[in-house]
Amino acid sequence: MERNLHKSLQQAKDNGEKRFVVLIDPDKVKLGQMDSILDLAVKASVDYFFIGGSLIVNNMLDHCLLRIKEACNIPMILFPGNSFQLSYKADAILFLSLISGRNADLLIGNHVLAAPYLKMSPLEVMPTGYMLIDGGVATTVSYISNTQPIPATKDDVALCTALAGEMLGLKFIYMDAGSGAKNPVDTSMIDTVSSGLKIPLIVGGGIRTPEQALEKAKAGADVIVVGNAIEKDPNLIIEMAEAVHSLNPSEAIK
Ligand code: 1GP
Repeated sequence: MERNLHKSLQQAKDNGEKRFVVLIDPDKVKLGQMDSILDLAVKASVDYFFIGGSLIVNNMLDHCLLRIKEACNIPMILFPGNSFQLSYKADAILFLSLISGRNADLLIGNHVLAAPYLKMSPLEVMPTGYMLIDGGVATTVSYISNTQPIPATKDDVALCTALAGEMLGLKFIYMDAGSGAKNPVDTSMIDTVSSGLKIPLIVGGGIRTPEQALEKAKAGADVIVVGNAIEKDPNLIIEMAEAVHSLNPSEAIK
C-alpha cells in the first residue's frame, strides 16, 4: 500500500485532528502481551505504532515488525535509539536530529552514516527535530546522548528550539520527557511551542492516564505517544485513544 505519512500527519494537523501512537519497545514487550496489545490497538483505532527503544539488546526488532504486519494495517514507524535500529520491514522512520542537545553525532553525524541505507530502503524518511525535555528523572537518552534536556519550565527555550528546527526544514517536532518520565511535558510548554509551529508536534514521555493524554492534546500536541503505561496495562489503549480522538472534529459529527 502506498502511504505518505508526512502528508497525512500534516493534513491531520491542519484539520485539527489528533493522532494516538502506541510505542512498542521490542526489548521490553513480553511476547504474550503482544497479541493483546495488537488486538486492543485495532479495536481502539490506534493511528500508528512507533517501534524502538534506547537500547535494543535482544534481536527482536524484525520479529516484532513481522508480528504487527501479520495482525493489522496500522503503520509502523521506527523510532530508533541508534543507527543500528533499522529495518526494511517497517513503513517509515523518524529521522531524528537531537536539536535540544549539542552532540554533533546526533545532530548530523549518524545521519550521514545512515543516509545510504535509507536512500536504498523502501522506508519513508520523516525528518524530525527531537527535543528532550526534563521529566524529573535522569533518562537513558540523556545519559547515552551525553546531552542535557531542556529545563521543564523554559518554555521560551523550547519554542525557539522548535522554531529553529522548523526553519531548518524539519517536518515534525517531537518533545519527549523520556520513557517513564516522572513528569510529562508541561501543558504550558506544549501550548507555547504549538502556538508557534506550522508542523505537527509530537509529545510523549511519562503520560500515564487518559486524562493526561487528553490534557496534552488539548494544549496543542497533534500526536500523543504512550509506551510504558501501556506495557504495564494494555487495556489503557482503549481509553487513551478514545480521549485523544474525542477532540477530533469528525468525532463531533458522530
Ligand atoms: C518515550 O515518548 C516516549 O520516548 C513514550 O514515553 O514510555 O513514558 O510513555 P513513555
